[in-house]
Amino acid sequence: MTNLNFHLELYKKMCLIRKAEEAIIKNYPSDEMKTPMHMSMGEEAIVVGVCQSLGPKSQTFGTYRSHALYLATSQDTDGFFAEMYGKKTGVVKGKGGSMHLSYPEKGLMATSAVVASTIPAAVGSAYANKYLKNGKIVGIFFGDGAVDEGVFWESLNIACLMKLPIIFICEDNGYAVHTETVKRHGYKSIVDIIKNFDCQVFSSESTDVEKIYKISAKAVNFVKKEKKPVFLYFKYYRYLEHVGVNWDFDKGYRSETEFKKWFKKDPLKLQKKRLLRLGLSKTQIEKVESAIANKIEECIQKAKKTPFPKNTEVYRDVFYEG
Ligand SMILES: Cc1ncc(C[n+]2csc(CCOP(=O)(O)OP(=O)(O)O)c2C)c(N)n1
Repeated sequence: MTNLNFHLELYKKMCLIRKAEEAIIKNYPSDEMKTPMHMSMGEEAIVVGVCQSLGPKSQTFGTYRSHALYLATSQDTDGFFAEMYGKKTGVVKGKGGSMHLSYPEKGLMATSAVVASTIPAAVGSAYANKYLKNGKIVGIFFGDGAVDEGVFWESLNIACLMKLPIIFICEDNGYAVHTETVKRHGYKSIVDIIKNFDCQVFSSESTDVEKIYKISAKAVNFVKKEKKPVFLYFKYYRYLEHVGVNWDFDKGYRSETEFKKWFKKDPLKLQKKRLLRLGLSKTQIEKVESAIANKIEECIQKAKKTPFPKNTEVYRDVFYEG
């Protein structure tokens, strides 16, 4: 892949996520998508940068805020929108909704509504991969709120002790629902504490997808060479309310000024500037953007026309049948 194609590919991946969520914002008020929405807006560079360095043979796990992770790993807008509309062609057959997206064939193993619950599952997968000697690396994405759960520390401990091929990716947006990190943590820095574990720590406040990609590529190399876990810590700003598709600066727990500061370095804006600097024209970029938007619109129309799963399907694939 030439360099320009690489820069463009990262932009296209982020644009797919952003445009998909813009379409959700537009269509959600008609109440046909019954699932609660935890939007990824603002987070795109972390997920796209990390997934790019992990590559297609890795395994990923995420949280209820996983639109970005699903689209970055699969690029599958058809299965995504059918799932949002609860339809039988949805990626988890219309039974998971926005909070339980998964696509094991593409490496996205599980996401869950229960905070921190996929962390021990990811560690279990990393153990299986080490045992099977299949060379796969696990990337587990979680928020700063997950660090408040005991299971996070138990999982990190055992992963370090057993030297598992896993990358912990903490995406810190400064809030768990409406509570600031400083009001929840009896310590100053997550990173300083994790540095005492037998793993490598990298951290950044950048919203530049390429910087994140480079840090993450270092992490992947470290796991491969040193056979030890890595903890990646990234800051970002959640643009929309905790759950839902609206702005929430009127709620009083955070300010629009804070948002504006982050929006100046919006990940898509930064990558678009880079593409222009590298010689792509505004029209060329707009063509890419409208092709993505058109594809999304087609998927939405298709999803709306597709039938719901039958009632007899309710318990299928929900419980393990042996
Ligand atoms: C075990 C558990 N406790 C509490 C909740 C309620 N809850 C949902 S989201 C959330 C905040 C999590 O914040 P963070 O991990 O920072 O992720 P973010 O929503 O910011 O992406 C909480 C407490 C839950 N879903 N699961």
